[in-house]
Formats: sequence, structure tokens, C-alpha cells
Amino acid sequence: MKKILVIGANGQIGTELTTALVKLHGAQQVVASDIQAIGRHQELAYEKLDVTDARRLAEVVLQHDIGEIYHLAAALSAKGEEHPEWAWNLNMTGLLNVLEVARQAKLSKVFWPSSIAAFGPSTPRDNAPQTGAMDPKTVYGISKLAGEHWCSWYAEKYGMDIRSLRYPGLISYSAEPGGGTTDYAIQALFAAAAGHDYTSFLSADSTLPMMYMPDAVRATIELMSAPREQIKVAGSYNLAAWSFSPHELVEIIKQHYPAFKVAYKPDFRQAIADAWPRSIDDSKARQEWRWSHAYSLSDMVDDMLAHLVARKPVTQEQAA
Ligand code: AKB
Repeated sequence: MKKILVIGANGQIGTELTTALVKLHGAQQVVASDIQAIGRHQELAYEKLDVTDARRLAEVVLQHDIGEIYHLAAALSAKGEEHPEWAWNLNMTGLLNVLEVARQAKLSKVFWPSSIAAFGPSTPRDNAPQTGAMDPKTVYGISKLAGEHWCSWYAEKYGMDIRSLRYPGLISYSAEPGGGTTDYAIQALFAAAAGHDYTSFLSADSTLPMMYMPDAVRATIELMSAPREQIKVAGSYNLAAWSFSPHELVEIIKQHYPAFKVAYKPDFRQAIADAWPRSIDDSKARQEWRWSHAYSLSDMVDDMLAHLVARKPVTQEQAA
């Protein structure tokens, strides 16, 4: 049986998605890869892979008899604004390499994540629709919107099965996020669990769509397992759970840690958040492949804090 390659397996999504894929398909069927020398999943075959190197990617696909790719390696919104050329190259060259290798090797399926960052100020801020105005204002968002079009182009032109989700901000404890605007929520939870105060780089009322990682992983697996005829959206599905502001999150955290203190010092990431929708209409995903989130916002906070406290000590950097 052909194997699954996860690109970016050491990252925030990759760490948990790879573990879920192993549970589903077995360790023999999953190959992890990332730019780092060593993988996080000790039981798996691991390849050090820079996805911008097309020749090396093709070698890995051939060597491991790969039939499916989950391509998760990407620069996120905030880091992308600081290093625009690096972010564009990683996000676009990486995706084009994956699509081209997938075409040549006749892979059966590709998963690639888009994001709420593909939306912009012209999108309705509440219940952002599946289709409509999209004018992203970050390098990351532009790469996500262009990537959605490239995925549709390859799917239409070559009949390839390429599936994609527009993830909201993802909250998790297993691996660090890689420089996103929604990371404040993770930092606040880490700080609270470590008994530290927190300074938010977004203002108290910056509402954004968010999701707990176990739901995002399940959504990915359910989308990839759905019969092809159920997948009607050609680009990337809107996906949602709930939305909250820093102030609302802090109020829930305070139910666990009443002494938790937060200051608000918005920086350049505020403008990024201000151009994104406050909430997402994901009714297509709910109708077509029966998407439904399981964790409520307070379930997420309970679960995050329980895991973070159990694995103390939290480092100063994680809580920064
Ligand atoms: C980011 O903040 O850049 C990401 C995203 C919303 O795609 N978490």
C-alpha cells in the first residue's frame, strides 16, 4: 500500500496531525518530514526535507512509495510580514513543488491548508462567506489566496484530488506556533498556566475565529476521508468553531486563575487582525461532509490548562 508523506511534521499542526494519521493508518504507512535534522515522531521514518527543493521532494516521494501528501510547511502571517521574500518563497515555491511532484508521481490525494488570512477588508467581517470578495493584505494571506487558485487550477487541468481547509487560528499545546497573529491566545494560556502575567499584542476587543487543534486535526482527516463526490468546493473550505476576543479569553482563564493579569500593547499584528473576519460561515463544510466541531470554547480552555499544568515547568519563552 502507498504511504502518506507529512511535510512540516514537526510544526504546530504537523505534530498532532501526524500522530492522528499514525493512529488511523499505522506507523508503517506514515513518513514524517521537516526542515529540521530530527523528527518529533520517534516511531516513524523521517526525512529532513526543505520543500522548496523540488528534486529532493521528488526523491523522497519515490523512495518511500508515497501516494498522499499533507503539505503543512509554511510561514505564518506575522513572521511573513517581517520576512516577505522568504515567506513568499516558502509558501509558493513549496506548494508549487508539491503540486508538480504530485502530478508527475500520480499521487492519489494532496492536502494543503489555507487560512482565514486569505480574506481581507472587503470580506464581510461577520460570517465571512465561502465565496465573495477576498483582498488579503499580508504576504501570507496573498500566498494563501494564490495557493487556493493554484490548487483549483491543478485539480481542473489534471483531474487531481486536492483538498483544502481555511483554518481559523489554531490553539494547541504540543508544539509552538510559527509566528502567527492568533498566537496571542496560546501565549496567554501558557502564561496563565505558568503563573505569569501576559501582555497581549492585540487589543482587548480584537475578535477572531479560532479552533482547538483536536477539532482541526479531525476536520482534516474527515475532509480527506470523505468520498470525492461529496467535495464540491473547488478551492478551500471555510472552517469554523467559535470566535473570541483577548478580553473574552482572559475572562474565561480567570475562572481558573483569578489573579491572572493582562496588559494590552497592540503592535504591527493589530493591523493584520483588523483586516480578518470576526467570524466565518462554514455551512458548506457542515452540509457537504458533515463537519461539526466538538470542543466548546470553555472545553478548550479547561483542556489546554490541564495539559499545560500537567507538563510544567513552562519556559519563560513559551509564556512570553
Ligand atoms: C496566523 O495567525 O497567521 C495563523 C492563521 C490564522 O492562519 N494562525
